[in-house]
Amino acid sequence: MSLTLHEHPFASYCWKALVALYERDVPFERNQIDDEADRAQLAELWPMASMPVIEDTAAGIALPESTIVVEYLDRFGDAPPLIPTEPEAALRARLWDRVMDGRVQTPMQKVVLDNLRPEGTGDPRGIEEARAALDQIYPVLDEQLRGGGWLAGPDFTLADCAAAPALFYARLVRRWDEEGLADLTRYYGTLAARPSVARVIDEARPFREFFPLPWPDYVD
Ligand SMILES: N[C@@H](CCC(=O)N[C@@H](CS)C(=O)NCC(=O)O)C(=O)O
Repeated sequence: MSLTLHEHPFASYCWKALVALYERDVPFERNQIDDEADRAQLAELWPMASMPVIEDTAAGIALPESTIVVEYLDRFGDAPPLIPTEPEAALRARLWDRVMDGRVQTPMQKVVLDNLRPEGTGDPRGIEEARAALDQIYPVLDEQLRGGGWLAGPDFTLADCAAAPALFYARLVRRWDEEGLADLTRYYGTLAARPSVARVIDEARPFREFFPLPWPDYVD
């Protein structure tokens, strides 16, 4: 086996790569990053030591950044590409991937990471701004999803790989108005039930104690 994913099952950006691996049914090994020693080893592959990193020993490369990992995985397996071959569709997939990372994951991470800071070093104003940023993007997503389909069009793409962890974790820190934003709610339900995504959610279940805020009853 030549592919190894350096990851942690609870880490949101790792979900993006895992969803892509399951979608494409690509065999791979996992190297779970648990502690500082693992991080130091990861830094030998990628100096920033962020996860995920995909290592392809046959090709002699290691790639960081979840979006790039997903793009690389399109070379493996027989499933339809996660970055569509049609240029306009590819642009849409990349656009909504960027929106998910920048406008959903980033504020969501701000709230989560702030709650891991030592007592007295929190940033309440930053948290408030992050929650406001989520409130601003949710209706935009609802509008984008009007009429059905996946996030970037009729096919499941990179954008949906990004949306799975972004929306799962964002919903924990700032629930959207599930009745008012019915298209977002419909999309999220379909996404969370997709086998690749449901599997990733299940694999992360044993690690929920790492979450620094109370786990809400409305999230299974
Ligand atoms: N832009 C990066 C973000 C990756 C990221 O933030 N990963 C988190 C885990 S979800 C991490 O490794 N954080 C620790 C760090 O960056 O040192 C990507 O898309 O891969």
